[in-house]
Amino acid sequence: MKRYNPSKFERKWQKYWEKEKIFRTSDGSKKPKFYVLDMFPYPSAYGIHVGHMKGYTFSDVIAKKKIMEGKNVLHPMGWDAFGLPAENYAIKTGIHPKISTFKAIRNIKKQLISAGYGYDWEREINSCEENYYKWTQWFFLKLYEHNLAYKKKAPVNWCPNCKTVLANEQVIEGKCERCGTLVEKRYLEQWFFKITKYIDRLLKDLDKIDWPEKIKIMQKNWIGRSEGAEIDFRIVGQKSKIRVFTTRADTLFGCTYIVIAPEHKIISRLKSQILNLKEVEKYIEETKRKTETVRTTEDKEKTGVELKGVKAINPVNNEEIPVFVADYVVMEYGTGAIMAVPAHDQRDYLFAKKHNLPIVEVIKSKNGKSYIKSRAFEEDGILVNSGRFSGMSSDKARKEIVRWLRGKGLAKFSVQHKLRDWLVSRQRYWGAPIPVVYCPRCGEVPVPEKELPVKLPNIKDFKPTGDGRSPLAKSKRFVNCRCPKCNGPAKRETDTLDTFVCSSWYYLRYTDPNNQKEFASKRKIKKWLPVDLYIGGAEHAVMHLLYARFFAKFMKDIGLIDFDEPFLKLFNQGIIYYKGAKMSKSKGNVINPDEFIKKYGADTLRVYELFMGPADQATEWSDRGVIGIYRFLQRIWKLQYKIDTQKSSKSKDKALNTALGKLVHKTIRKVTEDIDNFRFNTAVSSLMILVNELERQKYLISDTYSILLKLLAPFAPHLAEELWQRLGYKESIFKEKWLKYDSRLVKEDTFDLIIQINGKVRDKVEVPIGMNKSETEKIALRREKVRKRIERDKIKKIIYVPDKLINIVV
Ligand code: ANZ
Ligand code: ZN
Repeated sequence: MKRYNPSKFERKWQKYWEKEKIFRTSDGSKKPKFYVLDMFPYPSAYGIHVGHMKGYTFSDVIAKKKIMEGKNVLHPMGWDAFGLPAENYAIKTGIHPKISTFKAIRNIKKQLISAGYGYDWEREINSCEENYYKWTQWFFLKLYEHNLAYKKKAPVNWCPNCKTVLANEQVIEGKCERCGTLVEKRYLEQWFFKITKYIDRLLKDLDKIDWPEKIKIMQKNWIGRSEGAEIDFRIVGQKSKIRVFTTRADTLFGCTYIVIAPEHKIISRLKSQILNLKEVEKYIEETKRKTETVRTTEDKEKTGVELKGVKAINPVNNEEIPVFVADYVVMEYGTGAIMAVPAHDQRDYLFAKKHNLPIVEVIKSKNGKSYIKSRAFEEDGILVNSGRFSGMSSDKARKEIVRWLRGKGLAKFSVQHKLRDWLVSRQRYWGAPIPVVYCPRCGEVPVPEKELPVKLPNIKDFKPTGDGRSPLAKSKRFVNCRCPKCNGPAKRETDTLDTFVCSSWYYLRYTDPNNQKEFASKRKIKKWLPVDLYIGGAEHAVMHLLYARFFAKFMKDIGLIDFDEPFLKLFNQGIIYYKGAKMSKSKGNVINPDEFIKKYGADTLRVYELFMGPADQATEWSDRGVIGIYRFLQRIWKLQYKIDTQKSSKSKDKALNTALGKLVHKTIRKVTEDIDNFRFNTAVSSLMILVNELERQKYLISDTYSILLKLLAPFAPHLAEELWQRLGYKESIFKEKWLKYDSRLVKEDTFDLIIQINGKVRDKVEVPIGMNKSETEKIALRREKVRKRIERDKIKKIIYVPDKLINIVV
C-alpha cells in the first residue's frame, strides 16, 4: 500500500488540466452561463499568503461544481497592476515598476496555479499594459464628453510621505491608507469624476442586489444622506445672512450661537465689522492645513474664535447671539455654517463649556427625565422652552418649525450628502496618464480616441517630486506635444489616474480581453454579464464597490451596456488570523503557500481553508487543524485499496437500499446545498462522515467510491483526479456530471413536530414520520411544557396537520 504523497501528482494534474484546457471558457457554448469573479489582486513582490487564498478557494470550489453541473463558467483572473503598492516597492528597492511588477505577477500566477485553481488563463488581464489602460483612458474621455470629468481647484488630502493626493476614501482616521502618515490639506487643481450625480440611484439600487447587509449599510453611510433644513440667520446691522444646515430644527430655540467654517466667504464681507480681525485671521491661517477628519473628531479640543462686533438673530425668538469661527465646522458640508445647540449636540456642548456660552435645554426625553449636566442630550424627545412648539415631539416640530419659518422666507427643507465627487488625479508615475492636452490657444483639449493610448513613458526617475507635480512633468519628451485641435505646440497633463479607475470596469474586459476595437464587444458583454457572483474582501465596501457601481450606471446611461448593477451577488470571505493577529506581511505572521504546499500539498491547503469555520467569519489558523485535514485526505487515499471490482456490478442495486446507500444520497444533497450556500465547512464534515462509514465497510464497490470522488473533486481536485484516473477512467473527473440524489433515499425518518397552544408555538419534539392523529396527540399532551401550560384548562379542540404540527385549543 502506497502512502498519500501529493507532491508526487499535484503538479502533474495542473499540467494536464492546462493542456487539456479543462477550465477554459467557451464563448460558443450554448450551456447556461455562470460568471464567478474574484477581486483581482495587486501584484505584490512578496507574493500572496494563505489568507489571500481563502476567497480564491471559495470561488474555485463553486466554479468547479458549476462546471460539473453543466454550466458554461467564466472564472478569470488578472492583475490590478498600477498603483501605490507596486510603486512604493519600486521606490524602496530602486527596481523600476515596469520590471518588478511583471516579476511579481509571474510569481503570484505560479502560486495560484500551484493551488489547483481553474482560472481561464487565456483571459488574463493586466491593468498596466497598454492594451488595457488604453480603455481606462477611453472611459475617462467618455466621462469627459458627458461632463462627468472636470478639473477644479479644491482642498485635497495630501500625503506628505507618498507625495500624492488621496481620495477621501483613502484617508482612514486622518491618515494615509497606504503608509499611515498624517494627511495634510492642500489646495490643488485636480481632476474629479462626478459620482454625486448618481447618489440617488447608488442608494436606491442597493435594494436590487444580493449583497451582505453590512456592506450595503457601509455604502449608505458613506453616501451619508441627511434630511434636514437650511435656516437663515440675519446679521445685526447687515443685509447679508448666515445660512445654516441642520438636521435638528426642533432644537432651534436652544441655539445660543452660530459657528461658521474658517473658509466661509462671509468673513471677508464682515471684515470692517469684526473688532478682533487680527485674531480671527490668525486662527483661520492655523486651520488651513488641517484635514476634515482631524477637525471633526469628537474628542478633539474645540478651538475657535468669536467674531467680536458681529451678532446674528435667532429667527424663532429674535435673540441676538454671538458668531464664532471654529474648525469643527467644515466648509465642504451643508452650508459651512451651523446653529449651535450646546444642550443637544455634544460638540457644541464641549465648545460652549470651553467658551462659557449659555446652554439652554429645549428637548426632554419622553419619560420626562433628561440630564444635560455632564453632556448633551442628543436624542429626540418632547420640546420645552420652545414657545408655542413646547410639548410637541421632536419629529413633528422638525417639520412645523421649518414650515413656519418658510412662511417668512427664512427656511427650506434640504437634503445633504457626505459623498463628494471622486478625486481621480494622482501625482504619481505608476498609473494611466490622464489623456488631456493643454494648448495656449485652445485651452484644455481631450486627446482624441484614435490617439489612445497616451503611453506611460519609460523614465528612470519615477520617484514622486513632492512639489505637487507628477514625476511625468520631468519628462520633456512626454510633456511637449502637439495640440490635437490646432496642431500647435501644447503640453500634456502629467497626472495619472487613480488605480480605482482601472478596477471600475475590469470585470468587463475578461469577456473579451484581446479586443483591439472596443473595451469588449456588445455580444460578449451580453452573453456574460452581469457578474453572477463576486467574491472578495470586505475592505472594499466603499471604494472599489461604489466606484464600479457608478461606472456601470454611467455606461448604461450612454448605452454601452444594458444593466446598471455589475455584481448581482457579493460574498466577503472572513479574515484569517494567526497567532492572534490578522495574517499580514507587515505583522510577520504569514504562512507562505509555497512552503505549505511542498509539505502538505495544495489539497490540504484548500480543504483546510474550507473547513476552518463559517466562510464569512474571521477564523484563526491552526497548525493542528492542518494536520487533521492532511490525515483526512490520507484516509481517502487509502480507501482505494478496499475497492472490490468483482463485487461492484452485482451488488449495485442492493447497496443503494442499505443504510450506506441512504448516507451516500444524503451526503450528495448536503454537499450540493452547502456549496450553494457557502457552507463549505459543513460540506467537508459531511464528507468526513461518509468517509468514516466507508472505512467501516469490509470492501467498497466502485460506484459508491466514485460518488465520493466526484463530491471531493471541487474541494481536493488533485486527489480526486488522481484516484479517478487510477480507477481506469481516461477523461478528467471534471468532465463528469455533478451528482443527483434520489429523493426517496434522503427522506428523513423523523421530523420536528411543532406543538402549539392556542396558536402559539410552545414546544417541539422529534417524532417518526407518518404517525396518526391519536398517537401524535398522546405524545404532545405528555410533554412537560404542555402540561404546565394547560394544567386544568379544558381542551376545546385539537387541530392536527400531519407530519407538521399540532395545535391544542383551550
Ligand atoms: C443643530 C443641531 C442641534 C445639530 C442638535 C445636531 C444636533 P449629519 O447627520 O451628519 O448630516 N453640521 C451641519 N453642517 C456642518 C458642517 N459643515 N460642519 C460640521 N457640522 C455641521 O449632521 C448634521 C448636523 O451636523 C447638523 O445639525 C449640524 O448640527 C451639523 F441638537 O444643527 B445640527
Ligand atoms: Zn490648440
